[in-house]
Amino acid sequence: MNATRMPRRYRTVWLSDIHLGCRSSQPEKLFAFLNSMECDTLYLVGDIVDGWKLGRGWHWSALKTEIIQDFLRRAQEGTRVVLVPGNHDPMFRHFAGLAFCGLEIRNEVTHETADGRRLWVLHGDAHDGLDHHARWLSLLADMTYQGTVSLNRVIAVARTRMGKPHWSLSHYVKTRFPKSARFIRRFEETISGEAARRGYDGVVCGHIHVPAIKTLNGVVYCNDGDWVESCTALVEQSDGRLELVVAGSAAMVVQPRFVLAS
Ligand SMILES: [Mn+2]
Repeated sequence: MNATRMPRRYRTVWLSDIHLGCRSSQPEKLFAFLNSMECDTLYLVGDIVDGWKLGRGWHWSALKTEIIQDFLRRAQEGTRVVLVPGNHDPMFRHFAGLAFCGLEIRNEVTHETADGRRLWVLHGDAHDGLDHHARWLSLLADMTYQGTVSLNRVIAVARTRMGKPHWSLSHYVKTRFPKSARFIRRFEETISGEAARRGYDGVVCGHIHVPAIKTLNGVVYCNDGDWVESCTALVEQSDGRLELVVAGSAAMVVQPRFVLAS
């Protein structure tokens, strides 16, 4: 990366589902993205640290520490950093309403865009239609997901060696299996419907690891994706335009995609 390149400046950046502590999180791509940008407000929309992995399967590295330090440094240097806990880091929910090291902790928060739209910002697990009391069920789903992601890596390496183009097993499973496609559709419908009912102009969430910007139920539905597979962030430009950026290439170039006219 060209060290002299000026960082991009965004009004707002939303990141979620980083799953630090999990082997399958992608800190290199996130670190490169963080180094490439500055923003006035940074929302960390849940599942930043994966508390479910605290026992077996915990995986940490110096780079993951640096990512946490990046968030804290931004907060110290004047960026508004808001942590919205998710279902994998619910321990932070006990501290909602408080601030730590300059990080505000909120279970949900309203964001107003530069062009005056009110967005409901939350992780989204409360609206996924799953019974969260059945923790074993969520754990089973999590294990299945992790298994798919790991298998996905193996397939990707094999295909690259064979000179075949990239193909994602987890994307295939998510979009082609009727049950998971239905789950995604229902989640998007439910949460955007709830945002409309509450009088918001839109909603920003994470949780399902499927990045999107679209109009649903008369509001804008934004999902900032994740840093396990899609490696995407949602950004707001200075005029209020919302875009998804994808950190992907070896050169770590962040490209605007799925641009939505406001
Ligand atoms: Mn989640």
